[in-house]
Amino acid sequence: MAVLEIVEVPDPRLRVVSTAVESVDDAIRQLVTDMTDTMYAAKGIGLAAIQVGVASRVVVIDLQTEEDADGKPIRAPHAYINPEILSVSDELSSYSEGCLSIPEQYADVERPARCRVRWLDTDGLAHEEELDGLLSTCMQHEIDHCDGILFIDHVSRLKREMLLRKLAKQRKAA
Ligand code: GNR
Ligand code: NI
Repeated sequence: MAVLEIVEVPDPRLRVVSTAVESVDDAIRQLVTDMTDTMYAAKGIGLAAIQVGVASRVVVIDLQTEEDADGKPIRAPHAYINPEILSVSDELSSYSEGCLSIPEQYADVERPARCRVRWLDTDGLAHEEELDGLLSTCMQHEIDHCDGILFIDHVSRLKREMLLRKLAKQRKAA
């Protein structure tokens, strides 16, 4: 189990555009495993490779909405390699987003409600699916990371500056 360090704002690596994975090999599968361990340790529902300092287009997501009889979330990690948005719905939806790279800050972000996405799995096989709900939101948030975009880029400058000021204050207090 390898829990990696998560890169936080204002680290310039979060602004890097990640490179497509050329071949899905054991090194990529190890990265997926480490990213999944890191996501669970940080209690996130998604993670992009650049958040652990690796500029490759690799995403892991587990919404963890299912619970077992004891109320413990049932883990169902999913890996998305070279995820690509093929089309989006005209309909928008708003969700209070957070980001492990901007700890404990939340803001409503409006995005297309649905998106059609293509990706490779850890065997290098291609998949294509129409996503909706939180999975659609999370996937768009993670693909943004692969392009050096953060959720705070989708809110007003005033809201963004408030969020970053609050984060700075909380870091100082800690
Ligand atoms: O844990 C996370 N929660 C979340 C909530 C709403 C929209 C997107 C997310 S992703 C985030 C983890 C993260 O920072 N992924 O990049
Ligand atoms: Ni994020």
